[in-house]
Amino acid sequence: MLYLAALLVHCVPLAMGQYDICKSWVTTDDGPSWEFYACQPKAMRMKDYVTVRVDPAGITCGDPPERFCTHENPYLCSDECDASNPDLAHPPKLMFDSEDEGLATYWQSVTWRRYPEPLLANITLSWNKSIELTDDIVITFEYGRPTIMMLEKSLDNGRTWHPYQYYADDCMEAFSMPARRVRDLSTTSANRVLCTEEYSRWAGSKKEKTVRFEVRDRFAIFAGPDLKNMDNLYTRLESAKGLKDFFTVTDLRMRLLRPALGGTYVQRENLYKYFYAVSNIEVTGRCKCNLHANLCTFKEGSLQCECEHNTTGQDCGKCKKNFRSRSWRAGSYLPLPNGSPNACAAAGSAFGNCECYGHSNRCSYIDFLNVVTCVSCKHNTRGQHCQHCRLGFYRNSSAELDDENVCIECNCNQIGSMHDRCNETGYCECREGATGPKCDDCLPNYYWRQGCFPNVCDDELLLCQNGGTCYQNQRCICPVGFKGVLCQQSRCEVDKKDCDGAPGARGSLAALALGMLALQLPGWVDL
Ligand SMILES: *[C@@H]1O[C@H](CO)[C@@H](O)[C@H](O)[C@H]1NC(C)=O
Ligand SMILES: *[C@@H]1O[C@H](CO)[C@@H](O)[C@H](O)[C@H]1NC(C)=O
Ligand SMILES: *[C@@H]1O[C@H](CO)[C@@H](O)[C@H](O)[C@H]1NC(C)=O
Ligand SMILES: *[C@@H]1O[C@H](CO)[C@@H](O)[C@H](O)[C@H]1NC(C)=O
Ligand SMILES: *[C@@H]1O[C@H](CO)[C@@H](O)[C@H](O)[C@H]1NC(C)=O
Ligand SMILES: [Ca+2]
Repeated sequence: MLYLAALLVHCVPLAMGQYDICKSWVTTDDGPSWEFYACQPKAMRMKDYVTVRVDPAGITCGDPPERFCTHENPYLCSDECDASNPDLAHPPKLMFDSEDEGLATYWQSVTWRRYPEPLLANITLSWNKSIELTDDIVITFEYGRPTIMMLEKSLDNGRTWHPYQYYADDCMEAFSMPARRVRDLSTTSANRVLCTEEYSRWAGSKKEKTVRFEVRDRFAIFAGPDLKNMDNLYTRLESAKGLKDFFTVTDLRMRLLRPALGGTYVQRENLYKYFYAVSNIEVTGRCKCNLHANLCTFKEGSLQCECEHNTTGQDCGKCKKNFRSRSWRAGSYLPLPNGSPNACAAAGSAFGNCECYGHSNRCSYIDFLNVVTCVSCKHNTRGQHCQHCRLGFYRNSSAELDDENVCIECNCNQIGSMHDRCNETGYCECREGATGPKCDDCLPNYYWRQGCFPNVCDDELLLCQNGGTCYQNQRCICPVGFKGVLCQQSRCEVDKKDCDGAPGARGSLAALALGMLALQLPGWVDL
């Protein structure tokens, strides 16, 4: 821990010192003014701002109180965990307190009394803010490190999770992955997710207590072992988006999958020595402010960037209102030494009064109309200020004019609608018989078949007659001897050849024949 603290106070601010300020007062030929730089907040101890959740319910020891022992003293099971006694309780918050000299405070799980059912626990850390890791994540286990565990991360406040690193005493057995070391990674594989055996082997529970996620070793691939060549790292982070995202998290989750065994086998007769105990989780990082802030403050329970450069949002991820004449961009570390701010610009600062709501960063003067107009509006917008939606799109009422999602595609059904345009609420104009916002449904008494057509038959008004059945409202299937749209015509009346031989007898014979048919064919019995 000492090592980490030193790193925090000295190395990080020194290495990144040139980004401590966002602006300086300079004098130019036009008089004094502010000069703006890219900037970012200092790295912080992120455990001070975290919310923690431990799963499943009932995994924390002490409710009901229970005894446990240690691998060093497996038959002296006199230690007790009791949630109702502050001196004997081990709640999750003890993973984030400051340790007094020598005396570790820790969260502890129940013991593995349900063996062989696995002893599983999830520890989830949430910041409700994007954070860029600047140093190793260090998890300290009292009484031995897990023999199998996994680190996961989320970039979207816990909606989706991704593996970050696998840890096992035998990677092949636990995860079917070969064991690798971060130190062996190369520039092209610096963001590889791997399985390591370095932090899971048994070495006595007092000796090896920490499990690391090695951020520094990965940085060192670009910046050299002492992280001296930070420019090179920044260049890489800037050009390779995947790399930057790799070190960015909103949440972390430790999935503890098997506790320390203290040997090769689980001793079934003494399961009280198997459990998890975590005394500290150190996460060092800075708020992600897209190089538009040098301060990040804890307000109303969440970290927030104090945005400069006329940007706004939790991560300074967009331009302030009225500063949207060009698209938002993250600040840039480059060119050095101070980085370009890529500040948001006020409407009117570039070209007369041409606001393009961030959908274009180019304006052009049209001589004969004497107007300035936005060029090549993006995001399906159009118009002098990119303030309208292109044909075939409509305005998203829950989005502001400068939102990328401001125009929604009409998506009119090609067959059911007159054209691909829609009104302001997304309704398309339907052809006869079609209905629904997108014209992909039919009105009552119409059926869909490459468009809507009026019903030929139905079960109410347009009944098939003489025992015919209505097929999908499209046509009547007529029994032998009848035809016509609704089977209303007897074939005899139309074509005498259809009738049976002798004149006079034909009516009764036909009826007889039909009657027999009806008996044979189910469905026609109500003839
Ligand atoms: C831990 O989290 C993972 C998802 O990240 C989930 O699949 C698993 O069921 C959780 N385990 C427990 C014990 O809650
Ligand atoms: C997360 O942060 C946002 C922005 O600061 C805030 O509005 C929201 O209430 C926070 N959510 C939680 C669960 O703290
Ligand atoms: C932000 O807007 C203010 C007010 O127009 C202006 O004084 C300031 O220079 C702008 N900042 C940047 C970085 O452009
Ligand atoms: C409308 O805009 C909001 C805000 O940007 C966005 O969340 C939503 O997805 C948009 N709706 C559609 C249908 O694109
Ligand atoms: C769009 O069309 C639908 C259906 O014709 C109608 O209900 C709605 O009021 C129209 N919306 C506008 C803004 O005209
Ligand atoms: Ca502690």
